[in-house]
Amino acid sequence: MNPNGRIPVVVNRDAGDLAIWETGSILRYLSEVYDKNYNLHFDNIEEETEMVRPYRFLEIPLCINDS
Ligand SMILES: N[C@@H](CCC(=O)N[C@@H](CS)C(=O)NCC(=O)O)C(=O)O
Repeated sequence: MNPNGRIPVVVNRDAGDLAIWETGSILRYLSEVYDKNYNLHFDNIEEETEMVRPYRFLEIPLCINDS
């Protein structure tokens, strides 16, 4: 399901078996599809981008430790 052969992977059976991988991508997908009241993500792309930005840099050391 994941071309990188890693977990996590989410398969949405209600969306034609759509497979989503990469933690950030999964979280964003679940938020946008299921968090209709914006409890877990922003209704405003600028605010969301500002919140997510530091976590992109946080992923770098996490990947290094995984190797
Ligand atoms: N950047 C990926 C990292 C995925 C990843 O490295 N997953 C590890 C577990 S935390 C894995 O699948 N390891 C098994 C392997 O490398 O064979 C993400 O955020 O989902």
